[in-house]
Amino acid sequence: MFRKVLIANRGEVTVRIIRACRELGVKAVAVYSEADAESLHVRVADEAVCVGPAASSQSYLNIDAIIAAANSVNAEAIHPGYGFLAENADFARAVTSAGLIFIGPSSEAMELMGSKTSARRVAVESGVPIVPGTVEALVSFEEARKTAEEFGYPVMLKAAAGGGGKGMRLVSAGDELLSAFETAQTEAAAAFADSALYLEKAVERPRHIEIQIFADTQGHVVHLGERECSIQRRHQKVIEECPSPINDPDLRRRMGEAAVKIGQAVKYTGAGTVEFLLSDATREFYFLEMNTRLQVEHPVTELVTGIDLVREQFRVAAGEPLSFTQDDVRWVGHAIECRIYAEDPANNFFPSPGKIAYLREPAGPGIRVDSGVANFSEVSIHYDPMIAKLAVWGRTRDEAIERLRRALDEYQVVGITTTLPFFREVADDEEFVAGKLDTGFIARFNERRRVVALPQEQVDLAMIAAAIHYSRHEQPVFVQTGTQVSDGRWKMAGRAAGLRRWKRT
Ligand code: MV4
Repeated sequence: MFRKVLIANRGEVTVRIIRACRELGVKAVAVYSEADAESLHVRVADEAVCVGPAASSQSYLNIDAIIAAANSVNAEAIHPGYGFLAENADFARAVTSAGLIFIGPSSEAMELMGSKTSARRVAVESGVPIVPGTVEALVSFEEARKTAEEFGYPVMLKAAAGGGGKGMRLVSAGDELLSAFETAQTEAAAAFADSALYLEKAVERPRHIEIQIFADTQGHVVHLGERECSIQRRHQKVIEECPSPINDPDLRRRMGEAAVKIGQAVKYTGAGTVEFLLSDATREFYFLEMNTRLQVEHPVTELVTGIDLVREQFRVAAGEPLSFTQDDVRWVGHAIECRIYAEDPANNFFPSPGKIAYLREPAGPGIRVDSGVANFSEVSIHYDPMIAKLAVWGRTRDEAIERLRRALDEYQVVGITTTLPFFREVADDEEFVAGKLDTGFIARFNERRRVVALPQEQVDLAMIAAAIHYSRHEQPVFVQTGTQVSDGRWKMAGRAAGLRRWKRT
């Protein structure tokens, strides 16, 4: 096993990975931006290195600074967490070239799955069903028109370099295709510096179900079952469950085998997630894309299988075999996760940065909180506003929901606005309790609550105005940047005290 690992991330996922380090006896090194000098992930790490100013592009996304940080502390490996550089093949290559181990798949596997058209070709070659559509990028609008007519409307235009719904357009009829094609191209170019699009037939009211896979360097590829991720807002998952409320062992086995085939085809190693759309009506599933990282929602799989995914990631990266076989995997009970955001659900999920004046996190039977904040933490506008994840486990889905309601009632966050009240309403919602989940859930839920969502452009504009206001009034933070830790003695002492406190609880 490694002696020392650097975590190239921030927030709750970094705290989660540090916990695995502690159990494995691995020293954990955090990186931080100037805005994060006081953050929880820095306080709980064994060492911390500043990698640049607040802007992610200059800190958490700065490949050279992160590799220099790893070298400066003699780390042997880098865990990328999720987001930031986690699915950046250039980063994985740079880590390996620097003589360090990247805790994740090979850059080749990452590239094959990073291009959504190449991922679709891999699925076809593996005999895994894909959503009907093109497996090469569209070369012209004329080709888009022909293919759309061939497959039949409604269709989806998606960015070949995209994923997760960015640059995605639903096109209901031929007269909408041209404007959708042009805006999707522009969005894709802006987001991914690649305007290439492909086309899929739109699946109506699908469920979004993903399979967790794991592979080691000895050639074992296994699956850990599914997660139901149909509850999404603007293509961001909001609530995830394991198993899916469908809870169909035969469907799980078939989807699991399909996901394993994809993993085998790209010689995958480590933790990966294969996403599928499932048509409720026909029980047919279609490969959507593969995420080559640890996912935000991994705790629900951990709660139900009892397998520590981060520990297994470390084992595989260190060249050890998986600690379990496919036959060892058992699914016990039901887990549900809510992503807690510093956003105002009563005002179009507008960001709510600020200082946490008081925090009480739930605990007790069947409760797990993966948090990136503590009392008096500053939630800044610079990063993703997810502050924590609440995951609950029960023997049945109903028991999990009862615990979810209890945990949500215990959860207190004072000083910033969070999405907790939204989840309290969802946990009492009839459709949610019945497990009738599909992509239209949030829209129907808002309808029932008679919440009128503002047009997104209006929310975006208000967000820009607020960001400008906030940045003008923010106190500048002075922290010396560089590679090695250069904090004052009292800050180091404070960090040690924080760590002692954290270790005790
Ligand atoms: C789709 C789809 C229908 N048909 N693809 C892909 C990324 C994900 N964030 C949304 N995606 C979708 N892809 C085809 N061919 C519908 C969605 C979709 C969706 C999927 C799961 C959960 C919520 C969703 C909300 C809108 C659209």
